[in-house]
Amino acid sequence: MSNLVTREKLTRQVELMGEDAAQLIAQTRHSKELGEVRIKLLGRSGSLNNLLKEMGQLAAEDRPWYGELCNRLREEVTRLLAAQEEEFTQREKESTLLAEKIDLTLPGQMRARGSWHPVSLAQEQMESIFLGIGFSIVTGPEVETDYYNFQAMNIPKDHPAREMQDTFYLTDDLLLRTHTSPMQARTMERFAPQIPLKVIVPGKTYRRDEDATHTPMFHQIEGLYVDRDVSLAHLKGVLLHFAREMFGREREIRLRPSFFPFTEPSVEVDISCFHCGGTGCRLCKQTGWIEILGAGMVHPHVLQGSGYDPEEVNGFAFGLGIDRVAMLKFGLDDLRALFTNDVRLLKTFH
Ligand code: 2NL
Repeated sequence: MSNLVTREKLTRQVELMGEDAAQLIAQTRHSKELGEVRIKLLGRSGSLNNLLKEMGQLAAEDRPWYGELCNRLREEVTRLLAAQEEEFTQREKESTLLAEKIDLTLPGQMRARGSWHPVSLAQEQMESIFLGIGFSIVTGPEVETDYYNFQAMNIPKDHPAREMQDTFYLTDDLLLRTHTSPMQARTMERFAPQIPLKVIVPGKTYRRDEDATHTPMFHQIEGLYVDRDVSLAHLKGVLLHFAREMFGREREIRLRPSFFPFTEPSVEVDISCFHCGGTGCRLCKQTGWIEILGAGMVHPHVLQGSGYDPEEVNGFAFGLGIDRVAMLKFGLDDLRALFTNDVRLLKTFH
């Protein structure tokens, strides 16, 4: 027969230990302290084991009852320990997050953003217009020989045209090219007698010149078309297309007779003023027209010298200053502004 008094006393002891454990656990401040408390409660010589030692004194029929009572206490204490551990983990996470907090509303580090130079913008636009009608782009050396710069272009030694194209000489024979034509001569030499040949050559060119509309270094783009039965009408069609793509759908062009040693006949090409539409304004100096390029039918000497038979094929060529186009398009009145490397100029083209 079990002893009711004994059971009551044991129940009371187990309850007390439970209360004691709950208090100890609640008072811990961190995980390490909790570890110590765990040993105190559930360790080999901890409170629970002390309670279990009573087992030896109990009557056989009280032992399972007491065993179950102690097991429930172990479960309860284990649950409280786990809950407290979870609390510490949570708290630690929060403090880590707090310590690593980033203020996303702070302004970032601003990076300076580059922009295209107006000359590059104009060049790019011209290239894409001519690419669009079947021309290829070729580029070549800025240091040239007298032969390619002058002789191949029908400008022999002592020709008066050399005076207008005075340049910078590295030796008697090596110079900074005065136009992009030498690269066209090189291209013809390489491809002759193949037709059709349709190329544009953009790039830097040099002349001994300097004022508001001339800089010692400037940019040119030249076009060349060699084929059978090319006419001035083809030239006009291509240039009208170019003028309209570059300066607006309503543009007209006008051809006036001119002279270049490398073309015959030669023409100056004007476009109707894109500012006033042709009625006359400051930009076109009241003429309604803006001179934009030179052109002509390739001189037979030039074809012959570069390996084409002028009896079989002919062609047209044209040249224009990229800087001048950039000036016109972007409303600059001093060409030198393009080359003084003042970044404020670039900022206006963002
Ligand atoms: C101008 C005029 C021009 C050419 C360039 C050329 C090229 C070859 C043969 C014949 Cl390979 N001509 N180029 C022709 C006429 C005019 O440039 O005022 N440029 C700024």
